[in-house]
Amino acid sequence: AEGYDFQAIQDRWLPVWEQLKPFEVGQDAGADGAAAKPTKYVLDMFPYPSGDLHMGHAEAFCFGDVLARYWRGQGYDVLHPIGWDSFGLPAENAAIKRGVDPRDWTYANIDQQKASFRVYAPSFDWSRVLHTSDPEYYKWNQWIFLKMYEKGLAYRKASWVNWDPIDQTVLANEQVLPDGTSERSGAMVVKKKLTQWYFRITDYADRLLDDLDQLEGKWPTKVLNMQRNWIGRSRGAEVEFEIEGRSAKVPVFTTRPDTLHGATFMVVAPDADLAAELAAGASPEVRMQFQAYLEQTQKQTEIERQNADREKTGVFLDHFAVNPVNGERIPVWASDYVLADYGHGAIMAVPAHDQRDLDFARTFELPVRVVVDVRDADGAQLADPAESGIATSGDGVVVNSGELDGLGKTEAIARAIEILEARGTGRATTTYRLRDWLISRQRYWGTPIPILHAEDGSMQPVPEAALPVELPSTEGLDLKPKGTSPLGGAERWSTVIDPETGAKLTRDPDTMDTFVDSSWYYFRFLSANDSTQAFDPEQAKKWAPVDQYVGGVEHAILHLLYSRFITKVMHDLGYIDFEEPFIEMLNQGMVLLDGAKMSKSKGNLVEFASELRDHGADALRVTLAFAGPPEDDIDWADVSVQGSAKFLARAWRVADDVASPAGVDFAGGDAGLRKHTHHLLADAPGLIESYKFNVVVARLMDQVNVTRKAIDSGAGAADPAVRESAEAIAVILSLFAPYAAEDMWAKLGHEPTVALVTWPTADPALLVENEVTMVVQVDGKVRDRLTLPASVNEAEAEAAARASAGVQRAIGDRQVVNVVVRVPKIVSIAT
Ligand code: ANZ
Repeated sequence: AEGYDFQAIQDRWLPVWEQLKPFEVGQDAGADGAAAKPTKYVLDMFPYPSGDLHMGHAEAFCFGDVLARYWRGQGYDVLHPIGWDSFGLPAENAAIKRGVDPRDWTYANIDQQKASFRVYAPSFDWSRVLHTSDPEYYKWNQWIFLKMYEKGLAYRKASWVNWDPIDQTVLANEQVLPDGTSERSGAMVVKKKLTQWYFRITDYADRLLDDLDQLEGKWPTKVLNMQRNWIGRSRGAEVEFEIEGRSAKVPVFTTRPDTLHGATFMVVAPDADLAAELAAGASPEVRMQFQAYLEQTQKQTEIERQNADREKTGVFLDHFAVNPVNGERIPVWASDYVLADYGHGAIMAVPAHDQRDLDFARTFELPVRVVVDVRDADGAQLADPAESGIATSGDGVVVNSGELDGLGKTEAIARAIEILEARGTGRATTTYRLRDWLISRQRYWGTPIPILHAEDGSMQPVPEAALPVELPSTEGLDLKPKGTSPLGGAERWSTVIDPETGAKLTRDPDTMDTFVDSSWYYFRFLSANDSTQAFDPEQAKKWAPVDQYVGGVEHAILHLLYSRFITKVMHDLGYIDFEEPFIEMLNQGMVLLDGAKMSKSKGNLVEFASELRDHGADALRVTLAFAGPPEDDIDWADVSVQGSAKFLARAWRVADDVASPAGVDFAGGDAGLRKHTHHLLADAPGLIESYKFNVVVARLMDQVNVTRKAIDSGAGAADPAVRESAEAIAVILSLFAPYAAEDMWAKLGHEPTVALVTWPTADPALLVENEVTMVVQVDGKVRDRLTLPASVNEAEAEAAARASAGVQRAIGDRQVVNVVVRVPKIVSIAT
């Protein structure tokens, strides 16, 4: 026979598969007779078409495909679709740079990625391909927007927003990195006050937080915690302070209403409306100081403002507030450590028990009053914060606080809230870090927002029947970032005459954040070709939610939080009966080179296309799967694609050598090899389901070696056990190396495709160990180890022990006085 040739094998099977289309699942809703199989929905995060696929894609799609193929082998109908997240700024920026239409750039890249996928051969259902930049797709973004608008979940408001000065567009909070830069352009994000569209995700904060508990053990703990922190639920109280000379009271949020008597001043965020209002009523000097301070504040990122080590700065606003529990007059300051959009943008400062407030009080010589007696582990009172500079934030007994005196923290908080509620000056409340999702963007390459503006400033939704609102062509449009949407310049597109009133309307010029597109694409796959609805609820019943999601941890917050939100909205709209979109999640590690992230700019890019050309799809996939646990990073410098290719050749030769006919009864085969095969069959499912793909590959390597030995000795290639092993190898190997496995399957005399073969189950009889090792001791010393049938009884065990030459030698001519037999482990002889 000829040798293993990956290229010939790829060329042989790709056309066969493309004809068979084995991974297309029907559009029926499960009503196809009695034998409906159980279903699994296995999904990889869909790619963004910026150039060809890279090694990161190769890895993620390898893992997703292992799982999709595995579930088919377990007898499931598996939905494993593919699409493209094809709107967005990179396309637009590249198009501007090259002077081409973003469409041309985007769809050319999609074609290139499709061509690579074709060879790489993940088991996709190619009949359901979607591109989010197709009007057939984004029509349904607009539909979702309208549904949300109807429910009050999409709204417009003026507020301070994150502005990317390079891309000249607003960003969602989730798109600003911890260092204050844009996750897209890398620019330092600044604040601008603009009127923008939002999705009211904060209405879902509690559900988004509480439902994370259902995902415990199924999603990586790290991701769950990142989501929890991002939502940031904080329970406490809202306390209303009167401000002298102002009719409306000012609410503050505090987690420590037990410390109300220790509030010695109030601090307002400089960029909160209240600060400007109070400054406006102050002296010209204060007004100037405040203006300068506000400008300085606006240059700081939120992260910088929250840095505890920074020197405290601020401006006295020339106003006093009244503490509602003791009537005390306290000064009102503006300082940047208070954030405008958290809680109420103003705080009651309790310097004795809050470090930030203490630092501020010491800088501006404001009073510090201890109201909680906090002690150390030995019962000694902690030093006075005013002297030590260290706020005592721990638990203790309340003092200097009238009727709260003597209570512990928890009781004091509860009592303080009761008092506030009774007086109508406060109440228990919960605050979240989560902000509403800012979804409008001032750029071209996205979904137009389906809203019409009338000349009087009123708005009306585009009627559902008029969807999609298609993007105008780029002809005559200036796409260059300029701070307002290029769509505003498409006059013919913008202007709409109301057919009923004849009034002139203008289209909303903004486009949607592309995270809207990806927040529901897993529903669209259910009905990708249905032009009458976003998705068919019956299909959702059959397939959804996604059983297994695979993708990078960089989406831990953004995409996953938005998807969870939109799923809950779909649930509340009555389209689905579940509330979490992704049941299990695998976050693959990164593919590195020499310990560093690969990138074009670093010049250390391993090109997926050239690896694929040089080694073939199978060797790449096996290498990625074998490199280590899938959650860990892979260093491409440490792996051996050649080693994988050698293993594939060895496996393939086993099938090539098999000399018994297909269908032969395995029962007569070599028992040792059969056991080995059945242990593999028994263990592989648990290993795959716990993502131990590397262990399964190692077990396959071992199985190939053992089978080779059997071929080269004993009954040889004609032993039915060799065929049994070769078939098991082909079936399991098809998860990792679909081409080689298909070729093996054909060599073994079977029809394509191995990908749809249900796994043989392990025979329990071949899993039990039917031989045991029994130890024989003479006067406490081990004198022999005997191999006996597991079913051995006491008498047989004793007889075997006495018959052992080693044992007889040890006994010599002494008299045996006692024999203790514990089958099947030990026989103990005393002389
Ligand atoms: C008085 C107090 C006394 C506070 C004390 C803490 C300790 P978390 O847990 O993060 O929710 N705060 C409220 N709004 C703020 C804003 N817009 N900017 C900055 N800080 C703000 O924090 C809640 C606490 O952070 C609140 O409780 C408030 O300070 C402060 F011994 O009120 B506290």
